[in-house]
Amino acid sequence: MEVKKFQAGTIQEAINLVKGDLGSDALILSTRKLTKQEGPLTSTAEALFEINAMAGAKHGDSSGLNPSEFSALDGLKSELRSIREMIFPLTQSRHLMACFEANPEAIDLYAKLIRQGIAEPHAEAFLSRGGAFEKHTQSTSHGLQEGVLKEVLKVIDVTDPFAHGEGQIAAAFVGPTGVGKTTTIAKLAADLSLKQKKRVGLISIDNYRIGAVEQLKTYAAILGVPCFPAFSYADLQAALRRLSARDVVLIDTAGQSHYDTARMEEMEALIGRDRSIKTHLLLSAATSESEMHAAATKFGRLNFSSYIFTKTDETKARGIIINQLLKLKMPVSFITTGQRVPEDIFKATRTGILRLIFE
Ligand SMILES: Nc1nc2c(ncn2[C@@H]2O[C@H](COP(=O)(O)OP(=O)(O)O)[C@@H](O)[C@H]2O)c(=O)[nH]1
Ligand SMILES: [Mg+2]
Repeated sequence: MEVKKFQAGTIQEAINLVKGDLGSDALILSTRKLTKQEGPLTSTAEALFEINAMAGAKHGDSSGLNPSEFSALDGLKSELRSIREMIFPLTQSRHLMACFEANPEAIDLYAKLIRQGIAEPHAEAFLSRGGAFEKHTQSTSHGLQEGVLKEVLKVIDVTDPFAHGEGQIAAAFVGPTGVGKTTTIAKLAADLSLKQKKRVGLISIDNYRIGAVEQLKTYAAILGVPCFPAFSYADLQAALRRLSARDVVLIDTAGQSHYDTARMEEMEALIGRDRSIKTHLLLSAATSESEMHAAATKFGRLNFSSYIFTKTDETKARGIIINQLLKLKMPVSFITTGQRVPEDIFKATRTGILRLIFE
């Protein structure tokens, strides 16, 4: 697989050379701006841009590789293709191209943001606010990255639902089916009762799925904490009274489709009426951006007070979290990172979330 070098006076010209030689599915490996000293002596251009690229799937010649090299190459190619997919649309945006010509270092950073799942307009805005497009900035790529990440950090807000100690804290966990509500409650109950030595009680109003109450009861039995089912508002109030001596009450809710309006209304009637109950919305990071936002909007009627992002271990594009925070600003309370109870959870911190997305 041959890597070729292309040089031209502008990025656009260099990209045209790549396309002309390797076709429009070429994979761009790197882009940089050469200094006059680095460029060929014959060049009269003010600046010189260099692109390293290789042929894409159609033009590629992968002969002579053994099967394992072949599959490694395939992985590399698909990774590169995803980068290329966002670099080529760039060539459509004159504004961005001009910005990148002023500072080619920003291209890699842009690619990184996109690769981590940050939506294009946000990626552009973060770069811009981070100073990537300012003329005459001689910022190093490290300094630039720091500036841009600081901008991303500004979007993240966190909260600890169990922080203050005045009176009982009642927290209900809502979200689409299978997002991880019951598992997350088990993780939290373990941490609160075993590590923080708080008196914890559980309530399950997941009365739709056979065995749903049993799942929570099993965790409750292991932890030695009380657990009551509730099927109506009266039940819920009765359960809360029975747990009135507990520091924290965690309420599991029916795994339901947010497209089921009748059930959403039921849920609202159950937990929305009680102002002492704070609601927390669980969203899977391993879902599409539109699904995530649809769920957040539908569950919005329950006036949730924080996000919990689950299944962050199932995707690399965790920047979807940032996209969601930009759509509907709300603090994040917890992040879950796997199926293991109680280990796979961490309390949200701004830098923790940033690390999760970019490392
Ligand atoms: N990979 C991964 N799986 C998770 C995570 N949280 C929960 N799960 C799994 O998702 C599935 C559904 O979880 P459950 O708690 O029953 O979801 P619920 O319907 O919202 O209560 C189970 O197999 C869990 O083990 C997570 O952070 N990462
Ligand atoms: Mg459940």
